[in-house]
Amino acid sequence: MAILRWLGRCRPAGTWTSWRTYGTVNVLGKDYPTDAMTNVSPTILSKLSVQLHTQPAHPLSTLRSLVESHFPAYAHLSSVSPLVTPYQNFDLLSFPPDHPGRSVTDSYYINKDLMLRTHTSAHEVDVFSRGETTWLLTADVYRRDEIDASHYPVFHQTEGCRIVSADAAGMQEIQDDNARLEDHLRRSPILIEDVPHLSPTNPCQPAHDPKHTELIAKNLKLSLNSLILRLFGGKQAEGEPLRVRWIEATFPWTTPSFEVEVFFRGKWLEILGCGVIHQATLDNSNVPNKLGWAFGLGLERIAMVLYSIPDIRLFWSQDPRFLSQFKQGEINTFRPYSKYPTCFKDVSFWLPTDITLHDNDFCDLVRDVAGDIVENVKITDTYEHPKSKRKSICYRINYRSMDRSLSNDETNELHAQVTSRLQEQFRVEIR
Ligand code: FA5
Ligand code: MG
Repeated sequence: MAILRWLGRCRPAGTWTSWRTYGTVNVLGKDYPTDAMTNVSPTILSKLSVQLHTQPAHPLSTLRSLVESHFPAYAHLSSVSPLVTPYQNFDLLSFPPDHPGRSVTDSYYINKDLMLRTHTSAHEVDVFSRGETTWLLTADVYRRDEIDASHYPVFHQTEGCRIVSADAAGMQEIQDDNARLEDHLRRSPILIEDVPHLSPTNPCQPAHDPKHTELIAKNLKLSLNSLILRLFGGKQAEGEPLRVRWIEATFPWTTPSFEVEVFFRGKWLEILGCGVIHQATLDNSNVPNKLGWAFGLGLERIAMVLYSIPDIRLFWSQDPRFLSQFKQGEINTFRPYSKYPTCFKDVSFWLPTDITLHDNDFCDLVRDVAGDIVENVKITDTYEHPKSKRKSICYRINYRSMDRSLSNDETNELHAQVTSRLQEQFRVEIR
């Protein structure tokens, strides 16, 4: 049944359910029933037990410890199961019913009632409900995403939250902390571009006093700028001074919201999202008379900058030439051991009119066949036949191992497997 189980996963519900018999899928030692939403792949499931953020000496583990040491008084959580309900991941955080993040093309589902968390915010309500007011939670998160040097379907986030009582005493606590942080940051060598705490496009929540929101947003930014200073302070990325900018953002459970980007290898790289927590989220957590902030750091993105790690796949490398370069608690510049040649191959095909193929379906299929040997996948051409209305698509896959030279035969063999899986699962006609 295993084959049947995985065969169906990339097809949109409805096109294949008639012949498919649902089985079970084993996740972390337990069997779960599958259904029309099931789309986890063996490659993804194999990552669940790895827990890079707790592996001693791994850059992600060092980074987690560094972030934790910057917030010493906070509760530090780091072993929370990745299995959550869509209700925890989305509804409790006020995601609208039609939010694209909920779709099977964007998220991994075990079945309709259970999924792999797409972000550490999925635990906010649980942790607040337990009475924690200042806490960090680091974990692996899963998203169906494109394949390139800074996107991987599994990555790690650290959620950080602080709530205080929504009264004069709580506001005094924040004001005192702001004064302390401002004093500390005055000596900062980092140039940080800011945006206003509140603006017409990033407003205060109706339930909040704008003066309180200003204080909380300021505390959030000062706390994160102080963390950024701690992480990057004084370091020059490739001879250039570090450039950091705050921008306005939108998240369903925070308002106002922000993202932070750093300039890395010629591009702005987004490292975190954050904001002032919605009252609805705190009400859902049974802490109605509080207010505060939350942030979510992308650990790989930050580690890439800190360690000069050029490709996100490297974090998963078991190669001693990678792993032996790191010591727990130390940040050092990664020395690339070799850059092996890349080999691109195109696959061009007609898609039947009754089949939908999302880019993420294609990326998952390629990842399942070739694993981390896929460096990136790009769509190079699409065309609709004027009469038959069939769509023709061409994808270019770049194969490159980070550990060794690939032989032509091996690449051809992998590409042939991609092609035949594509024919099998999506009934495509190769052009
Ligand atoms: C979130 O996931 C929010 N939960 C963050 C948040 C927390 C907002 C609390 C407000 C309050 P976002 O989808 O932007 O937001 O992801 C957060 C960070 O994760 C990004 O800034 C980026 O650094 C990292 N990230 C996102 N997608 C990927 C990916 N595919 N590969 C690696 N890192 C990623
Ligand atoms: Mg984002």
